[in-house]
Amino acid sequence: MDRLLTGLQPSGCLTIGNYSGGIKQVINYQANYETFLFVPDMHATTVTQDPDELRKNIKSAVGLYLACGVDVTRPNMHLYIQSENLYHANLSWILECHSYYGEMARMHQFKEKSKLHENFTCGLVTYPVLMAADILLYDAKYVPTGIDQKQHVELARNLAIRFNNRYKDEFFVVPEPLLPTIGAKIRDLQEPTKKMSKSTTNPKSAIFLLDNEKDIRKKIMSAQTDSEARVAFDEENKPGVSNLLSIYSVFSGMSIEELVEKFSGGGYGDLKKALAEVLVEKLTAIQDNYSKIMQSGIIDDALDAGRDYTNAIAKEKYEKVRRAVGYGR
Ligand code: AQP
Repeated sequence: MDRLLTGLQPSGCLTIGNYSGGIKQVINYQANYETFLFVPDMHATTVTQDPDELRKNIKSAVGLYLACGVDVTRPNMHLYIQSENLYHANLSWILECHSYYGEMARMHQFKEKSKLHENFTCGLVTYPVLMAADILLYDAKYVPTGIDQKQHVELARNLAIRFNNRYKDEFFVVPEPLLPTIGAKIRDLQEPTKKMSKSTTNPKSAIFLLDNEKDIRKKIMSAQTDSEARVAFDEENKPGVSNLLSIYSVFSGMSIEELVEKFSGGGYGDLKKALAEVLVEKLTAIQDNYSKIMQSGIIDDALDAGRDYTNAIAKEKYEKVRRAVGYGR
């Protein structure tokens, strides 16, 4: 079985964007790949986190993966926490010494996030290298992702090729990003030119997987659209409405064409009401599962098994790489 790997940083409650670019893809692919699904808690600390809140978000993220349908009873599913495996940071250091400041400073996400902080951390600059280490440690061939992280997977590809060439062996598998056809960039509900983010400062701009029914309806009904009142999919000229159609498609399984036909006779109000209904139904079901999962012992059992399994694989890879660069005796 080829390997597939992804992680969602616990920097807040996961959003429907994270579901679309990350979790939903894992669920769709989990029967066909050996899947490495982890919680990148070390990525979350590139910006300041409250430690208690972070620990709560880690467990909550795992609860949500499972509640959405990630199946940890499959022997080919490995669920783990990044910081419980020291090889991620160790390999990251080696890869940092094979990366260039210029390529880090060109990363779109770094450029955007660094603008938000007067005094941003070195971790914010180098975290794509840690992400490369996350991927390369396990020889993952595929990395499900939204558009925003595609550039980081490309960096992982470049680093794998660079390292293999420099040390003249196939140390790393060169990974490929896997983007969903619809929903690779779920947009901010209030500023639809931007992507939806869990760390937004405006809670109206994102729908969180744990939002209650009232908030879901309110946020969808107040989503920014345009003055044309014509339901059509045109991401450049009608980003707000196109976003609502994408979200609808992701959560209903209907195609964009079917949705445009269904709503073309009405205004945006009908589309919004129907979309709110779909989201309430789907997210309520996820939340019911979530409550049961959070009270069970399943999370710790799965994380213990995943930690042990992935540490063994990572150790072997790291030792090989460490020897190649000449570290130690
Ligand atoms: N809006 C989005 N649409 C589609 N996919 C998205 N992803 C994130 N936002 C969207 C995908 O979700 C996965 C996990 O991402 P992450 O949590 O590790 O980091 P992120 O991309 O930085 O996500 P956020 O929500 O924007 O987090 P913050 O606010 O902390 O930076 C990835 O596959 C990502 O592409």
